[in-house]
Amino acid sequence: MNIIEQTMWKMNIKNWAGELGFVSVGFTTAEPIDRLAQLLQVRIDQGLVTPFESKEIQQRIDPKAVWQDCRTVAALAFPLPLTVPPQEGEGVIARSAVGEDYHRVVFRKVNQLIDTMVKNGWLGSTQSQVDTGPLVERAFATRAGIGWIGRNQQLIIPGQGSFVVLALLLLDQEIIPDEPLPPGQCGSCQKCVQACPAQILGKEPFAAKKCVSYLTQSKEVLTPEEQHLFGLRIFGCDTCQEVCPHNQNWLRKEHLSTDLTASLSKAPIPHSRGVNLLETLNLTKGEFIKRYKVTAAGWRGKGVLQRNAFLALGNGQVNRSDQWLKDREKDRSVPPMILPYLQDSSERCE
Ligand code: B12
Ligand code: SF4
Ligand code: SF4
Repeated sequence: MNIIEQTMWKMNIKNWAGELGFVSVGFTTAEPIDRLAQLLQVRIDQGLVTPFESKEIQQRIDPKAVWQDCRTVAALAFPLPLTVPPQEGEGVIARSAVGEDYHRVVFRKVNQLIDTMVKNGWLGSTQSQVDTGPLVERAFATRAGIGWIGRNQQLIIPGQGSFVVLALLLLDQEIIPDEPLPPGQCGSCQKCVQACPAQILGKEPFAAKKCVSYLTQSKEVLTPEEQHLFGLRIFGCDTCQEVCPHNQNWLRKEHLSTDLTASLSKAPIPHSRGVNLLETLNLTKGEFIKRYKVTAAGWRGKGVLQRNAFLALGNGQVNRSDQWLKDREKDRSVPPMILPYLQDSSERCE
C-alpha cells in the first residue's frame, strides 16, 4: 500500500473501532521489542513468571515469531463495564471478572472490526489476541502510543484511565506507525504504592506471584500471610487502579451510573461486584456453570472460588464459616481445595 492508502486505512480502522466502542487504537510495526527480552529472562531466572504466561521469549516480544506474515500490530482498548459496588460483608470480584467474559466480548468486537474492514475492501489477512496470546500486550500498546505505564504496572490511557481490556490485531500490511506517548507520567504520586495490599509496587521487577490478583487465581496452597492479604476479595484485585488519580473520572462515572440506574426502573441493571460469601462457599456445579462459567472469574474452576470465599469469610470480622464447617465436617463434604486451610481456621486474621 502507498502512504495515502495506509493513511486512509489507519483513519478508517480507528473510526470503525470507535463506532464499535473501542476507546483507543494505535498502530506499531511488527519489529520485535528486543529490550523486553532481558526483563522476561530476569523474570524467568528469579521465578517470577506466572503459569498464565508463555515462557517462549521470542513469541512474547516478536509478532513475526507468532505469525511470520505480520507487518503491523494494532493495539485496541475496550472499556470494562460500569459496575455496582459490593454491599457490606459481601465478597468482592474485580471489574474485569463481572458480566460476560471479556475475552468473548472483545474477541466479538475485534471480529466485527475485521468484518467491516473486509466489507470495505481489505484484502490482507489478520490474526488477533485478547489476553491469552503470547505477545506482551501492554508493551505493544505502549509502543503503539495508546497509553503509558503507571507505577501500578497498568497501561493508562490519557482521558480514559486504565479500566480497559487490551487486544492486539496483527495485520499483514504495512500501516504508518503511531508515536509512543511520553513515558511514566506518575510524577511524585505514590498512591498505588501505598495502597497495594501486597506492598509489591514501586519495586522492580514486579513480583507477579505475590500480587493478590494472582493469589486469587492460584491453585497453590497459600501461606497465612497470603490468606490475610485477600481481605474480602474473591477474584482479582482492583486496589492499585481504584486509588489512581487517572481513574477518578471513570470511577465517578461508574458511581453516577449506579445512582441513575437506581432511579430509572427501566434502565439496564449493571453487574454487581459483590457476591454472597456463604452462597459462594456452598456453590453447586449447576450454580457455578450458570453464575460464573460465563464470566472471566470461571476459568480456574469452582474449587478456587469456594476456597477464596472460605478465606474471605475467615478474614471478615465475624467468622461466619464456623457453622458451615461444623455441618460439613459431620458429613466430610468439605471441598478438597479448602482442606489445607482447616487447621488454620481458628487462627485466621481479622
Ligand atoms: C500474566 C498476567 C497477569 C499476572 C502477572 C501480571 C504482571 N504485572 O506481570 C497477574 C495474574 C498477577 C495479573 C494481574 C492483573 N492483570 Co493481567 N495479564 C497477564 C498477561 C496474560 C501477561 C502479562 C505479562 O506478560 N507480564 C510480564 C510483564 C513483563 O509484562 P506486563 O506487566 O504485561 O507489561 C510490562 C512491560 O510491557 C513493560 N513495558 C512496556 N513497554 C516496555 C518496553 C520495554 C523495552 C521494556 C523493557 C518493558 C516495557 O511495562 C509493563 C508494566 O511493567 C496480560 C495479557 C498479555 N498477553 O499481555 C494480562 C494483562 C496485563 N492483565 C490485565 C489486567 C486487567 C490485570 C488486573 C488488573 C486484573 C485484576 N483486576 O485483578 C491485574 C493487575 C495486576 C498488576 N498490577 O499488573 C490487562 C491490563 C490492562 C491494562 N490497562 O494495563 C492485560 C493486558 C489483559 C488484557 N488483555 O486486558 N495479570
Ligand atoms: S492488583 Fe492488588 S496486589 Fe496486585 S499490584 Fe495491584 S494493588 Fe497490589
Ligand atoms: S496511583 Fe499515582 S503512582 Fe500509581 S499509577 Fe496512578 S498516578 Fe502513577
